[in-house]
Amino acid sequence: MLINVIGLGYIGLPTALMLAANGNNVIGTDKDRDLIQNLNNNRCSFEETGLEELFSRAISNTIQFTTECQKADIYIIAVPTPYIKRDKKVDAGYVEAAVKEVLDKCNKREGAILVIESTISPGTIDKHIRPLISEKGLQCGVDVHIVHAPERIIPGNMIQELENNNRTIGADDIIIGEKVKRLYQSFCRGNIVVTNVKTAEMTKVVENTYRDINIAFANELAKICRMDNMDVYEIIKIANMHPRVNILLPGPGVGGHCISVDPWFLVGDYPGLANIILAARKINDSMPEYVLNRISEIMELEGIQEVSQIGLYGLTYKENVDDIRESPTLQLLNCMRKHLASGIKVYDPYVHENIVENQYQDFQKFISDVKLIVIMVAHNHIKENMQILKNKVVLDTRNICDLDKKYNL
Ligand code: SAJ
Repeated sequence: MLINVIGLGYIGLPTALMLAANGNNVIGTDKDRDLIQNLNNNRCSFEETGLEELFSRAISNTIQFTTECQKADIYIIAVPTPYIKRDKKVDAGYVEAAVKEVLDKCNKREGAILVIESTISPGTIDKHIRPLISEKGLQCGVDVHIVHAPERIIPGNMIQELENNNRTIGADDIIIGEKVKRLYQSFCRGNIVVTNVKTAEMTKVVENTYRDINIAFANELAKICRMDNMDVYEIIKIANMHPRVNILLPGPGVGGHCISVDPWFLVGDYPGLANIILAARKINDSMPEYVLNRISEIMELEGIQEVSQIGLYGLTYKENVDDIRESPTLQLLNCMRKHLASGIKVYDPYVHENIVENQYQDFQKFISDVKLIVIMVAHNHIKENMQILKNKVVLDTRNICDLDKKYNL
């Protein structure tokens, strides 16, 4: 049985490697020629704990990489699904393009299985994918079987979560669902629930929306507590000792390509119904500007006059990863541009290319060039170097700094 994984990004690559490393016959496909060339030269495309080792295991089990999709028994599609900013709906364009390419390889009665892992809003498969199958003169459930197996792994701990997380498989036909389940069981030790396609679509978006709302609650508490000088972290810690309370942590905003995006699918598809979801999105999106206001207050208190004396530590969307998509720091820099302020300095140990103005690659020099450090990301690197900030003014948006004097959110 041959498996073709299409889209070798943050999800597709680890999935393809994991399948190959566990004895499956796998071809990984991506349109990006440089990426394929790098993979063929044994170079991984991003940093992730355990990925290099998994890569070696997959290579010794003869995984192949190509730029065109290949005829297979099972196709797994893991391409991006951005949202259309204007109307907040999912942009299924990449999934559609991948499906069309796959359908060109499918023949009548062969029963190829098409698994979509990319996150999509409920109803996307009905609206966008099934019509493509009939346009090709093929029949769903006979010539091609549709399955949705949304990914759940968290950047920073992907490999461990691929092996241990529970999963959902949505299929039209239970026998096909069980067949795909057996494939995932070749590496996944978690429980795998087989359900229908739309339930699987909705469940995935609901999981990320739940987390977004919980973070928004923590962020709102941080603002309330700041107003009346209460310690939000102490309050959350104590509240969480209640057996049925589990509040997440406030921060400088919500980034990444999942939590800050998926809830918009529900807002876009159910306007007027998705009210808490919309409010949570707005609260989380307001956090970078809130940090900016805190910076202004602290500058005034400390007599710091120049924006160029401020340093933002961290550019990635969260700790110990190199992913900068929708990162709160980038959102904050955008806000500053609107206020026509510039000159703020930036450093991140995980971002080796200069992607913003006044970005440093030398940590010591960055520290010596600024007076106020804003900790935007809780990388282990800064936790291990906290003493260097001893004589600086520190705004700690992640509550990780153990120095005597510091400001919080
Ligand atoms: N954040 C906070 N406070 C918290 C937790 C997170 O401000 O208490 C911020 C982070 O700093 C980051 C953002 O939220 O900016 C999102 O980070 P995250 O670690 O919560 O989640 P992601 O986006 O890395 O991964 C999520 C996961 N979903 C859930 O936990 C429900 C992951 O399992 C999914 O596979 C992934 O989205 C995805 O691809 O959908």
